[in-house]
Order: sequence, then structure tokens, then C-alpha cells
Amino acid sequence: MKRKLIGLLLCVAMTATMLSGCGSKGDAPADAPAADAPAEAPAESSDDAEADADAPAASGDVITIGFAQVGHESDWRTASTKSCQDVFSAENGYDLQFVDCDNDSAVQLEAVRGFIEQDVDYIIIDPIVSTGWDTVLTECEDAGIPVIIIDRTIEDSDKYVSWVGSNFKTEGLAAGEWLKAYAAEKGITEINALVIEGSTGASATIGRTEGFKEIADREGWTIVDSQSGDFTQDGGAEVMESYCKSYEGKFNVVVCQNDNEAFGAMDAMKQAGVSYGVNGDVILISFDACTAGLEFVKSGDINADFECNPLAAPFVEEVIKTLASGGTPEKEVYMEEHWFVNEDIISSIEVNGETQNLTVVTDDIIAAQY
Ligand code: GYE
Repeated sequence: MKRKLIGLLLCVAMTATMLSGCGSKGDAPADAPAADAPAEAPAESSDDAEADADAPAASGDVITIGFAQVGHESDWRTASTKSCQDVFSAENGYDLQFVDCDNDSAVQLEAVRGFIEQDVDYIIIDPIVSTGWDTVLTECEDAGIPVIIIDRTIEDSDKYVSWVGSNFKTEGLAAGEWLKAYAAEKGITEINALVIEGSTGASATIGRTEGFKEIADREGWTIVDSQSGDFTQDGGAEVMESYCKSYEGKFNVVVCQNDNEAFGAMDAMKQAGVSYGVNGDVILISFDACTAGLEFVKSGDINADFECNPLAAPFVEEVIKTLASGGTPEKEVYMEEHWFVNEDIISSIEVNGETQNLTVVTDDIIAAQY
């Protein structure tokens, strides 16, 4: 218990320091500093005997949690779902009502209303899109059910107790700052970038797009085109196939907003005879840094991969424990993230005034990744 409390206090203190000086809640994730001073992972794993004794359900009551998950579009999503299922297991004293919303906002709203009807103890939402939330969150509030948001942010309501996730704009800025340093190192003076965006309206898409564009505008790069691949491998392949036809010989950078899109884009470039990666004509940048993504960084197919940490559930459990013991959890908790590269030529980049190291991918790093 003690170790966990210290972990939580540490994370609360760090988060508070990080967020001091931030603007309104709605824009806080975009304004927050680089992702190198995040919340510390709760000290113990969920299957630890001591952790079980600490669980809110230790009193004997099963805690019912409704989780409205985005869908099953990517490796990242699979890791996020597994994180919740592992932590909120029957063994740990939870009854997890899991709904895969298949990337459909209407289904997600319906799922949340279903949880209200079931009178669950807590509701977890990973919002597919960032707007359209105030009415249903008011309904949750009226029903007295605490809502915890994970991963993507909500822009038009603050009727939730906590949000646990990543700073997507920082991820986009990091990709841009890395590209600037990399191009300088390689003597590349002109950047013509194609962007494959994530799902439209998702805060992850909005933040990564804004962050990268900010650097592109500052450096005078050309963003040749920017279209949604819906965070899927098929979507990435489809968009890249059409890019290869429309912009043959006119681009030297491809930015995919998640690993699965990058896998699809690689297939399409291969088909079109376009070489990519550290030995190719096109610099390939990705986000998420899931295991398969890191394998492609190590092989040199992806030049750089900006991590987005999907393991939010242990932090959510801390929020629930704080609520159960009558405390007030932090409104925002940022996950720890790393920036991964293939070549050992740039050691760090500066993002939002903070220096963050670049990590060269090794087999050990891949083995330890989710
Ligand atoms: O990058 C992508 C997933 O919301 C951060 O959603 C998440 C994104 C992640 O489908 O792989």
C-alpha cells in the first residue's frame, strides 16, 4: 500500500508541476510540456498479491465498470483493451462491462447510456471523437456515476473526474523536430511530406496533425497532401496507393499517424516501387511504437517512431482507489513515452523547451514493449 501511495503521490506531484501554468482544461493537453516528465507507473503489477489486497473491491464488493472502447482498429487499441481487461479482471474484484464501439460515435453514446441504465460503479470512455459529449456526461453526473476518460480527450465538456493519456500535439511536434534534425544531419534541404492522418475528429489525429504542421510551417516545408487512413492498415495502404499514383517522384517524407497505417503504407510503396526507410528515398515516420512498429524501426523500414503509451489501466485503477477512499484524483495524468529511431546519429531533440533523448531500438527494447 505504502509503495503504491508514494507512486501515486509522486505522479500527482509531477503532474501538478507539469501542468502549472496551463490554460483551460480543454486545451491543456496541447499546452502541456514534453512527454518526458510523465506520471510514474503505479509501483506494482495488478496480479500482485498486495495489489489485490489494496483493490477497492478488497472489502468483498465487486466493482462494476463500464468501458466504452473505441474499437479494434490497431495494435495500440489491442494493447489498450488488454491493459483494461488485465487490471479490471474478476480476479481483481471487478466486473468489467466491455463494449467495442467499432469506431462508431453513435454506438459509443449508446454504450455509455447502457452503463447508466445498468447503474455501474464507474464508467471509462476512450472518446472516438473529441466533441458531442456534454449531454451524455451530464446524464452520467446526474446518475452519480464517476466517468474516467482515457487516451483521447474531450473538448466540449469537463464533466469527468480524470483523464489519463498522452499529449498528442507533443508527439507531432517531436516528429517535426526529429525530422528537422535528421534532414540537417543527412544534408536534405527540401522536405515534401505526405501525411496519412488518423480517424477524423479524434484528438489523437488533431494533435499529431497540428504538432507536425507547426514545425513544417516554421521550417518552410511542403505538406503535399494530408488524408485520413482511419488508423488502420487497410486505410494506410489505400491512401498511400493513391498518393503514389498522384505524387510520383514528388515526395521524400511520409508521416503515418499510427503504426498500422505505416504497415499499409509500406505495402503500397513496395507495390509502387518506391523505396523507404533508412536506405530508401522516402523517410518514413510513425506513431505508437507498438512491438511490430519497433521491429520495423530496428530493420530500418521505419526511420522514427513516436511512442503513445496504451497502458492506462493501472493509472485508472489508482483514480478509482482515490475516489473510493473519498479523495480527489488529479484531473489530468500524462503517460510516460519515448521516441524511437534506427540510426544512432542524433542523441536528443528539444520539444516544448524540454530535451528528450532518442532511443535506438534494440532486441531488448522490442522484447519489453507491449
Ligand atoms: O495512435 C491508434 C489508435 O487514440 C492514441 O488510436 C490512440 C490512437 C492510436 O487507433 O493506433
